Amino acid sequence: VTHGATSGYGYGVLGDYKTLNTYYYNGWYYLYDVTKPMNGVIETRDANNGTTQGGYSVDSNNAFTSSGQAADVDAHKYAGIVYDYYYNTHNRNSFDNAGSTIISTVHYSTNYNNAFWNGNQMVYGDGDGTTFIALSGALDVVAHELTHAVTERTAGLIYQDQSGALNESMSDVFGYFVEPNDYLMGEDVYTPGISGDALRSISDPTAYGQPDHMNDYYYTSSDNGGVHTNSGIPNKAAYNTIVSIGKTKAEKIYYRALTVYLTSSSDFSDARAALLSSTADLYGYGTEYTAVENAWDAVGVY
Ligand code: ASN
Ligand code: ZN
Ligand code: CA
Repeated sequence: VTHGATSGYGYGVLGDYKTLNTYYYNGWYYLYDVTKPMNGVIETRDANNGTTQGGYSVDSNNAFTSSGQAADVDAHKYAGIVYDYYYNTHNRNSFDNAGSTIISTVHYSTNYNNAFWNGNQMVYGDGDGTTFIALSGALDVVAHELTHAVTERTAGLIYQDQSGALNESMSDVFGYFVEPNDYLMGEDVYTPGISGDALRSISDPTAYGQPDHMNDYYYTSSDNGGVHTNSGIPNKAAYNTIVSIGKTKAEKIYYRALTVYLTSSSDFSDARAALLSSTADLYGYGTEYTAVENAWDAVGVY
């Protein structure tokens, strides 16, 4: 045949070797993964330092090994890992639970120190090399961004004030659930010249300037009411829950709250109630329920 699914390889942002689900078509190999049980595919594109979606990321011999391809490699591989997490752990098929195509664009703009879900796809900057290296190089960042898509299609948490901070927190918490090797966010791509630091911590939000209690809620008109700051409060409650009952139960409770109970205008108090309802559904009114109560008591949310 002249086209079809292939297996390629490449090096990620941190220089690590990894295999890739690719597709051969008309003399080129594409970062185009048709192996998932989706209606669509997982595809990765290259903005080539522009600000459009860009064309497909391709290679002539299925070895995505050049330095300029590292961001492409990780965006593609990690989108697949996050897809697999939601499918295998929560029986969710893609961000919309309808198996829709997951698109990532890398090399967005120049020296761009951010990544985002734009309502249709994920977009990643290369970083400026000092504050960040290419942001797709962090699995927790990829999970954070794709979780924004899940939230948009489920709870729909409005990106302002407490509902916005909950939206941010869900992305950080699922970043942990997908990559549970530490409680830090973005450590793999943040400040390459400084070891051990990160963008945020869910175990100790105050280490990175975030509150971990309602007494320190930060009132501001910037950042949509401090959504990336006040997320520290629900993040700490999630951490408290995880250490008390374990990841396996906590992630089930969080997914159920996000997809069944939370609504677009939910505030922190509503989140506590949503998580308690989910806990009762899944585990009854025993130790797990008490753990969630204690987790939110500790951050001053009732
Ligand atoms: N990286 C940021 C985030 O996903 C971009 C934003 O502020 N929306 O939260
Ligand atoms: Zn976010
Ligand atoms: Ca991490």
